Amino acid sequence: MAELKNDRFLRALLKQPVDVTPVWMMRQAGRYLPEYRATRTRAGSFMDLCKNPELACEVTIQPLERFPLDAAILFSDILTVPDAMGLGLRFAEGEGPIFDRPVRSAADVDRLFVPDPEGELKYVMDAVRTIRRELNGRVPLIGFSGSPWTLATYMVEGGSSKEFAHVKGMLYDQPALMHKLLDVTAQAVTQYLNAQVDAGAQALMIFDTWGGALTPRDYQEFSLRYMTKIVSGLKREADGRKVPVVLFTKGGGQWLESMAEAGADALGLDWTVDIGAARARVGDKVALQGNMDPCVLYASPERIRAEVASILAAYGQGSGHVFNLGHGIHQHVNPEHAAAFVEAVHELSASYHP
Ligand code: 1CP
Repeated sequence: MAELKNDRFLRALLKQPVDVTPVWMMRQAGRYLPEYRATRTRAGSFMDLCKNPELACEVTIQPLERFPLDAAILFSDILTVPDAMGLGLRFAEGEGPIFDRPVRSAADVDRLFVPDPEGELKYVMDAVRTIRRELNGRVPLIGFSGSPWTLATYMVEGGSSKEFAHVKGMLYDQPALMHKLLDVTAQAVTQYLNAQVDAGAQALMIFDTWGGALTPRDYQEFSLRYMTKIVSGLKREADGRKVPVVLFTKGGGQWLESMAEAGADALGLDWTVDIGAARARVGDKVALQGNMDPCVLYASPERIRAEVASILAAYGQGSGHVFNLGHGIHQHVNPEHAAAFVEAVHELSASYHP
């Protein structure tokens, strides 16, 4: 494997010294880029794009051709795992994800199985191998998965949800069944992430997009517990280097202390917490990734630069910070504003790494 030419992302996650603060953007490959929309049209549909390793590789690299980002993230989706568990995923145009066979009963949970990452999910591993080869050591490649709780919201609801009526109904009325569902999903996620490491992923991120919808007690029992179990089962070294793990719970700012105990190397932060206060709370336990409000990218390049400056100042001196947005980049953002964001992070952060 080619030597890494830019490893500041991996170094920052391990709190090792860096020259400038590394930066990438959640959903950096996506609809705000005209070249992404063109490739997606060529692929036919979003899932066809995910299932074509050459095209998935192409869109993974597109944002790196525009911006000097410090990491690439596998182009795929968190919902590939429940799809491979037999639920039948499709993306209806303009409606988001739909599962043909949602999980509503004990019999539905019993039917779930742990998919073979090199079987049903081989297209993801092929994409990882293709991207890694194509990157040729330019920047590290991030592999990812959804958290069991976040995947369960889609599996039980049958798609996106605002109220979580069915999944919370199951959690409150049939907690043992919910645990059974989360347990098999956690096994699936562990094997899936380890297979991504074997295929070439150099860091891992777990997206717990809906953990913040839980009560504090239920967050511990139904989300964090399973992420902790996954982290303890992950391969943490490849090619003689550590494979850092990032946990991101959207809306999880109130639980950073317990998240820092989960065994991950870093926590992702949304924009509702002050990153300096977060750093004081987690101490030396973990690095932090985040946390500019993605809507700042709708503002002028001057305003974007000022916001970057204030987040860098809040974090303060030294390594342990990976700059990112607090959630995915929005589809109507002007790519030139994303360019101003990345440039501001690199330029303004040098003085924090003397
Ligand atoms: O029409 C399109 O082109 C599809 C839009 C899209 C894209 C670009 C979807 C559908 N998924 C993705 C890619 C994707 N999804 C990545 C790629 C890598 C990157 O560049 O960052 C990643 C990491 C994800 C992860 C993902 N998918 C999450 C977790 C992160 C987050 O944003 O909170 C979630 C919740 C999903 C589900 C999903 N995928 C797509 C949709 C429309 C949805 C539903 C979102 C919802 O319920 O609100």
